[in-house]
Amino acid sequence: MSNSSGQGHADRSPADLAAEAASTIAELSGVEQHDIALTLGSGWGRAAEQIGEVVAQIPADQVPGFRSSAVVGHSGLLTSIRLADGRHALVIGARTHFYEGHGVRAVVHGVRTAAATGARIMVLTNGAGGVDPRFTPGMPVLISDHINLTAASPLEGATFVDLTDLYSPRLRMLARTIDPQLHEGVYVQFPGPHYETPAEVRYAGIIGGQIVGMSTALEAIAAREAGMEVLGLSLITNAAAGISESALSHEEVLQAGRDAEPRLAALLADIVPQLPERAER
Ligand code: 8IG
Repeated sequence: MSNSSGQGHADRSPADLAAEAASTIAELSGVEQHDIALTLGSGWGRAAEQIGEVVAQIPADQVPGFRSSAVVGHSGLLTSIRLADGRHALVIGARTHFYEGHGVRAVVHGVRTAAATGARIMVLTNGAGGVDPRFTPGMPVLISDHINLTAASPLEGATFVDLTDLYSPRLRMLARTIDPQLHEGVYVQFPGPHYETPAEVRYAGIIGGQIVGMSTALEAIAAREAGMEVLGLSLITNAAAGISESALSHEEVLQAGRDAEPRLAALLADIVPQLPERAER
């Protein structure tokens, strides 16, 4: 890796690169400012079209600092959507995972770009394993808090950001008024890309986790640093290792995601238009 971002942007600060990406998005979409941003993980991809009218779809590799996604099932598009009330949502379908090895700057570039486009609310979604046995494949779960086991941070230098209420209580409440069935859980981000051992899943549970995954926590921290309000949602695609009898397969994970897509799309289409105008922090 030639620099800490791993992307050949050694001469630019993360903020400058995000600002550059945001102006490219404004140029290519014709939308000057976005209000809400969403990162759609495994299973959540179909939601974009249902949130509103698609104004522009931009291949991620045309936007500074983005790379087309390495994972099958991730689209690699930035989609600008116009809501019925005239607000604009930016859907980031190009997530860089920590395990890809491009550094934390690359992992959180999408979030920083979203903030630079003007978005005050960041909706982070993912596919994840269920540690809590009540959380079964196909179930969406609200993230109430996280435990970051990556031993990394997107913050550089003496940047002491408060993470109390990182996953906005009022946005969680809003989601639960829309779907009163929604459970909440603490998300544990492991570095991956291997799934956990059963012992690691037991550990995640003992330290207070209910969901395990390989994304989101680092992005949520960067979103908070950028002054955004965060809503986190996991789709449980599999019981975490050792919680059920069977072994994990990526194919099973993708299939659970495909099966749940219509329900998740409907959930997001209901939530997004009701998100508040301004971030509350
Ligand atoms: I989808 O069981 C998905 N992502 N760490 N563990 C971790 N990440 C995941 C899992 C899982 N399922």
